Amino acid sequence: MNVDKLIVQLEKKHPGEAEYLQAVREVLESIEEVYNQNPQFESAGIIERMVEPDRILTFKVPWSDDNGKVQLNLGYRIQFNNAIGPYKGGIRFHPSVNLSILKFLGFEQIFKNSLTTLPMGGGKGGSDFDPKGKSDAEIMHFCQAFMLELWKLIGPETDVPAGDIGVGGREIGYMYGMYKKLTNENSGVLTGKGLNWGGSLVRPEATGFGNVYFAKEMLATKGLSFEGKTVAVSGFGNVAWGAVTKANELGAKVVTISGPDGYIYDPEGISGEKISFMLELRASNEDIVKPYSYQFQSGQFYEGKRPWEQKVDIALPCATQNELNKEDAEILVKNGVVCVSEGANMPCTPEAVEVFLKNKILFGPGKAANAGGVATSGLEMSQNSMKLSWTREEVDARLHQIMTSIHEACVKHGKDSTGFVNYVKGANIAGFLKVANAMLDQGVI
Ligand code: NDP
Ligand code: 2IT
Repeated sequence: MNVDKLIVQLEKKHPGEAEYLQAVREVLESIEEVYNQNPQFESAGIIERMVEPDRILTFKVPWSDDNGKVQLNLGYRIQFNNAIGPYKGGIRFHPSVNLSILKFLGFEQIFKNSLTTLPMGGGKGGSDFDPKGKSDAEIMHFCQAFMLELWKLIGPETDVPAGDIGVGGREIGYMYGMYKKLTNENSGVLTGKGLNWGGSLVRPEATGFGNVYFAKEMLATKGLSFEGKTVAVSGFGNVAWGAVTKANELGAKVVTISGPDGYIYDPEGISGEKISFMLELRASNEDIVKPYSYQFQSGQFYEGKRPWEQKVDIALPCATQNELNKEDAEILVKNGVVCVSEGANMPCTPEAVEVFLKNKILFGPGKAANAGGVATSGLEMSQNSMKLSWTREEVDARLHQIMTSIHEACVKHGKDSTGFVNYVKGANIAGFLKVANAMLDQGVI
């Protein structure tokens, strides 16, 4: 394999798909050496087959708004790779959604799901629908219209979608209801379901919890812990909320959260009633964090800025892709950051990652550090198959154990001769090998 040559070919085939090409390049660079040591991969065309999705489904989603006006959005499902299990991955509703973004997310998902140790392939879907400012009825109508197309493509043993940006418990509920009506089946076809109808305890907070568990393992390699550390978190969605909660629980002080309007810096720490206030704000469909600064005197609002300019020990980017660039990384390093763990998918640009690695910062890439969400989705699938529910303690213990084993896999494949662990390399190699070997076993299909 020659990385540059492969990327040039892909750029020609898929012009303008910047996020997809960014994600592919990172994986190829990490695995190049291992790949070229194993000629059976080359002769079976493993990488050429792995970088192209099995199939991409695009459909239109017409729906009626509250005024009776018909609106039109685009819907997608990308079934990327099912070598180790049914396609599995979230659905994103955001106006920025396009093929490049969903292909990058689906591609990352293959390796992430492989790392979880559970039998799940990679997929992703979504729509350019913007949930902001929509009424509950409009959200329901859109979700139902989206499922009217999607149901033909998915199934509990075929493809199991879940949430992502803009898709939480409410949207999963509306989509699940429509799937059930169309198929007359109560199956585990979606994860992130409500607790009363097949959902798993801990799934809502699992991504954020898992990210903190992963960071805890990284810190432990240096004899460090969360106790007494200051933490910067970005976003305040599903993932950020879980991360803030668990970091507090482990004795850290979380000093930032952010939204599209800017960020909040609260030197007294964001916990307790402050978290409840933010959850209420989000539930009321507000997409901003500024009101925090009116409610709590210690909270300062920085309009249009990102939290990385604050001095912290640990940074947990939990909002969206490419939200932390080279300059941000340099400021964090200058301010003495010791650990950066990605709760979001690909939040750090390649240049930012380079800064962290060059400075030997503990850096956990998303496909390892945020795998707790999909891992707990896998545990939800297991419970659905067995038709029983595990306790909160049982699910949390399994999640914890999975994050520890992902950390071990990264160390195994990412440690160099000086003892430094490149978790990017480790995660990519460990995730890749399992899928590649499964593809070899199953022949050219
Ligand atoms: P949510 O929709 O719950 O939250 C997204 C958060 O990011 C919100 O706080 C949102 O603010 C904020 N945000 C969105 N775009 C921007 C932006 N351009 N600048 C600043 N903030 C922004 O999504 P999730 O928490 O589920 O997802 C967050 C990230 O984590 C994504 O990268 C997702 O792919 C990833 N992820 C999610 C998993 C899951 O289980 N949900 C699992 C693994 C990874 P606001 O809502 O105020 O606009
Ligand atoms: O990016 C992700 O891993 C998710 N959005 C969760 C996917 C899942 O199937 O739970």
